[in-house]
Amino acid sequence: MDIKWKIIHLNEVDSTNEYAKRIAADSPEGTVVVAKRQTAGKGRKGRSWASPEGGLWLSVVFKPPRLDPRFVFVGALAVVDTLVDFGIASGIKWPNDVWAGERKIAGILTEGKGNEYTIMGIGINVNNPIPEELRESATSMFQLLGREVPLEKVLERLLFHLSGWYRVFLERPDLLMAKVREKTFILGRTVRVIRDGRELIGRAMDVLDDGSLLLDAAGQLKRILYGDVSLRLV
Ligand code: BTX
Repeated sequence: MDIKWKIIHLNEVDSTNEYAKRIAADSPEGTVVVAKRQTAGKGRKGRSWASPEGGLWLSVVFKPPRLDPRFVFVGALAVVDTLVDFGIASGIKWPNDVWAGERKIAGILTEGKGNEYTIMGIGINVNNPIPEELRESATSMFQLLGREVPLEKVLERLLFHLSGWYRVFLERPDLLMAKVREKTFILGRTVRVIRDGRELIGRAMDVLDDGSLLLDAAGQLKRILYGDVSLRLV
């Protein structure tokens, strides 16, 4: 089962996720919205995502058979594999970012509507400038490689890996989670989790089969569900 991609190229849009949501009901699975720049690119919980020209900003319409919080990992693993294709080692900062060299290089934002569709938004810093205020925390393929990378090549590799990991998600979610565990670089490290406005500090122990994070907070094991948390490295 290979996905048939249908790519819509835009020069400018508010957010590719918002655009994809507007067309999702009438679009087949595999519809991809790519924009050169976003004027209101977004992250989770109302945060904004800097999306100047030169980066890869896209959203994919998926119609998975069920809502599943592990779906975000399909995107994260596809980004990790895409970066490998360009010689960049990276890891997943649970639950939805990809970091290279201790800095954020990509983010994934999944949004669903019941069982109707799930939009997977992916932003990768490729050749775009990094805004001043993110210089300490963000990086790009350009910064790491010291040269520009053709955006269409990154897109091509990303769609290839998305199809592969989507199939694994559908058929062997256990293998998906094994790979997520292998690529989650925060395991063993101390992290700070903000949940419902409350702070929890602990050591990240494991990513469980359901996608949640197991945290050892002063000897008490806590299961952290993706969705309602922010996580910082300490
Ligand atoms: P997040 O909520 O985990 O991360 C958002 C945070 O990341 C921001 O608060 C800021 O600190 C930082 N940030 C903002 N822009 C960048 C950037 N370009 N590079 C690195 N760090 C940044 C992560 O959310 C999910 C982001 C998904 C973005 C894609 S782009 C295509 C699609 N359309 C859309 O509106 N969002 C998704």
